[in-house]
Amino acid sequence: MTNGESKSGSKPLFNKILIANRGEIALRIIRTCREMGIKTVSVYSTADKDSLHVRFADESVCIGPPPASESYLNIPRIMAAIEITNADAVHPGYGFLAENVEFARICEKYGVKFIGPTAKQIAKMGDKISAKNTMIKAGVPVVPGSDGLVRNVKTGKKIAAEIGYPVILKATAGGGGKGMRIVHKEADFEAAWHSARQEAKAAFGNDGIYIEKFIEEPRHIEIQIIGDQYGTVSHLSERDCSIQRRHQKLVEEAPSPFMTRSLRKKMGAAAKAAAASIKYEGVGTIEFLVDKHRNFYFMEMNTRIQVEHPVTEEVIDYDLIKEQIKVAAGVPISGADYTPKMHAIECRINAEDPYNDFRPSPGKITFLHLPKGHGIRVDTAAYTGFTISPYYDSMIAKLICRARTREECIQKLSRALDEFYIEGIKTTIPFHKALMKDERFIKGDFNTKFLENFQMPPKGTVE
Ligand code: MV4
Repeated sequence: MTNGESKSGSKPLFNKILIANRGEIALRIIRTCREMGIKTVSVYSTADKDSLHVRFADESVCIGPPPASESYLNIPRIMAAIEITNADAVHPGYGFLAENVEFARICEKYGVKFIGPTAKQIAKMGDKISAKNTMIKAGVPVVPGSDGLVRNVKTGKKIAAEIGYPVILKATAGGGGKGMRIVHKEADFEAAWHSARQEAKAAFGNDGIYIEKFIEEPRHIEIQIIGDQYGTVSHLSERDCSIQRRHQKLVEEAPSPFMTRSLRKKMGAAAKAAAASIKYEGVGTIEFLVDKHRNFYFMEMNTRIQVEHPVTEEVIDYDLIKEQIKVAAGVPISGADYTPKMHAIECRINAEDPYNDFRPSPGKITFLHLPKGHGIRVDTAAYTGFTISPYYDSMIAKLICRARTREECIQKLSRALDEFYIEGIKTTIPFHKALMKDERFIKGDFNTKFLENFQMPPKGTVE
């Protein structure tokens, strides 16, 4: 009755969900909706008319030309598509409108269920100072720093001296590294202050800055949580996302090779307390910085389903999209927590040239062969003949491997990468092949600086 299936004869949790997204995540959502007996509507730009999310949905609506601002980010057009198809809920996926306060608010106003948290919760976590204050109130460890916004250079220098250098300047409207500056000594403070403010102003129209102690060589470890509409929260264990380049994740895994039972217990409890303190509803992620002594500090909260969610699905055997839809429909959860039973690693296969500073490589896929076999999952909307558009992000596929141990998982990934063929464009497959052979990666000895020192082996040796 509560699992949302119609085959059992019970009413589906929603009649029809409109998916305000494209690519692999739109397909991923359509699959679960079908299993739950929920009808689906795709929206698409003219660039995506031949996309699989259009073919596999029950209905589809063209919402405009290729630029996202005129299609996938265009709220009036998406609201019109919801209205003409009579959808009762909207799933935003990730990116685009997934953390757009205005969109969530409009959905609330018009009685369309936004599958995610409330507009108020998105706003609270979207402003980084407000998020940090919420965490302090909930008893979650945060990085020592300024008490909110810093007014001017003079007070900034005073605070930095108190905290002790190095410090990091962050934009309250930021996230993902924009408007961020690391400052090593007072002589560099003023220049960093002005450039951070300017960058924040240009990117977000908000130049509010706060200061934190800079944590050196941290790991990025995040806890997946889910909250229902009655204040119950579960944590679904962690993902290690330390393998990043310019704030773009390339590899994610669960469990973290750095995790211990006691650290998971502490971080899980902190993440639950954080979500419970705002009666968070929906799936979400609490990102932490973890230093070499296993001190952990709240960094940001993501109020959406994330790209790397399959890693968690594989290690705890749990359909995150299904549970997300259930809580959105008002189904309660038990509040039980989860411990990884398996190991999983995800490689993001992007249309980028790893031999050329990861330069974008859009274009037509002239031949595609996906790896298969035991423990292999590929989430993709690509097919032979599909064109990777320069208008959207460059991710072609996510290769997720699952095995009993990390070592077996890496072996399986290496094998899967060897039978993954994408012709016509450059991809990050050679990078992942090289990474799976890297001694430090194999040992689990890495942090967020790992890729700064990573060198591709000579051409012809891995691909
Ligand atoms: C930090 C930090 C060190 N110390 N904060 C990066 C993006 C934004 N989410 C926050 N980030 C960081 N905040 C303090 N106090 C280092 C980073 C950081 C980082 C964090 C996670 C993953 C990759 C990163 C790459 C560079 C900097």
